Amino acid sequence: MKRAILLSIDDDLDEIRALLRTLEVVIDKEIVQKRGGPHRKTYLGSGKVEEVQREIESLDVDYVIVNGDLKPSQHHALEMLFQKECVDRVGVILRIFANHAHAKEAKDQVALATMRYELPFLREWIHKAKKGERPGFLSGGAYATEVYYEHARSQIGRIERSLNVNSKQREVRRTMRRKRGYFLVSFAGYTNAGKSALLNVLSGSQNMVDDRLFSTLSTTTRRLNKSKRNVLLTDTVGFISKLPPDLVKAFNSTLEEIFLADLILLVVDVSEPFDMIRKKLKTSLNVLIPRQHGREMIIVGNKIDRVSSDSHRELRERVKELHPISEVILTSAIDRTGLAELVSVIETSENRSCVMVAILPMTDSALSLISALHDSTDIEETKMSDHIELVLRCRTSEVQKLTGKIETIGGTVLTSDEVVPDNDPACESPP
Ligand SMILES: Nc1nc2c(ncn2[C@@H]2O[C@H](COP(=O)(O)OP(=O)(O)OP(=O)(O)O)[C@@H](O)[C@H]2O)c(=O)[nH]1
Ligand SMILES: [Mg+2]
Repeated sequence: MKRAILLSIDDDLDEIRALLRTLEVVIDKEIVQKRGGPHRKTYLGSGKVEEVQREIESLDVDYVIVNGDLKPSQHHALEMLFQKECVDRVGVILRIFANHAHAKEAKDQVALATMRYELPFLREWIHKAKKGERPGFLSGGAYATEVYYEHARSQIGRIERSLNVNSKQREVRRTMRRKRGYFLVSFAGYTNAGKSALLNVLSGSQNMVDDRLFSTLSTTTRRLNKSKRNVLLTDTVGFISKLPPDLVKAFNSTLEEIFLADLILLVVDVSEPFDMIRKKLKTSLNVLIPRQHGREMIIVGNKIDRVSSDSHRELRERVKELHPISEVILTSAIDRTGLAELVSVIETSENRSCVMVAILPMTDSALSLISALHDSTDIEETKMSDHIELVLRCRTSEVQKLTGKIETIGGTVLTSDEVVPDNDPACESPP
């Protein structure tokens, strides 16, 4: 077990405590210096920094943890002052991700996010080492730091290329699954909301469920049990507030499994105080809405077994007010409350999913219609010759409107039919 002093400029410490618990770091002392924003040079301000120095001398800690984002210059200043490894909130999250990444894609994603995060710090170390103020990264001197920096830069390019291949493979797999008649449903939501627990009870599988944060990093896809429909459920990485942008970017191929599903189940832990429910739902919606492109979303208020049944109705209404366009289902993965209702809502949504095949003339107006369609439908195939052949998936309610648009520019809709699921039960769990 490693030990740490925790520094913060606000008293909202629950989440960082949970993150450190997940990382198996024991907090020996919490020091809070309330301020409107971080001090430019030392994050906390000089008076408080002296107090921290005294604490570090009396306690034998391994790290100084900062509950916020450190700029490279602040990080350098604090490490010089404390002579201890200083880790900010993003650094903590990245270490958890590194510990939980087992599959190659997840390891690559974490390595990419970590290197992108570290580069500005390395640049600062190189700068200071050249000025003789610091021996260099891991005390290796300026030369070693520069070698590491160049190595990191070349690794970033290599990993980005490999992740692009993963993204394309995932796209092909999604298209294949849809062509075979599968309706794709993804779980999204704050870390620890119960996404994996729900996937397990709905599919009869045994994926890792844990009270730690970010237990799931890789994607798992399983078939929905107890349904005649061909529905695939995909569980993947959870969200957290102030999600590091490097992490979001690095996990793009995995997150696309959420954004590009036919239906998104946004899971929220409703056993927490309502302020927390609101905050976590808002964080999740902020990630989802810009990438969701009108896809249907259902809010799943999970862990309802921990809420007195007298308040279920009121809770449902309050959650609904937070995002009125989505239906709200209350569930418990533990006592299985609400699962039949959830399955029925998934099936209703599957019912609405239509595939259209259209032939368009090769004209400018057809090309601009296709680019507009990218926002509101899933274009599954575009074949260009002297005309354009388009296969797209949309909601039943949109078929008439889309047919009108296609016909206006001289196109024809060949079929507008519901997907007939095939009988192939095959589904896989990508590594
Ligand atoms: N009481 C109760 N606990 C639940 C329920 N669903 C999940 N849990 C518990 O909540 C914790 C987190 O569950 P997970 O399924 O691992 O959560 P997750 O959303 O997959 O979390 P990450 O993978 O970390 O993003 C575990 O301790 C579960 O046992 C529920 O309906 N009721
Ligand atoms: Mg999980």
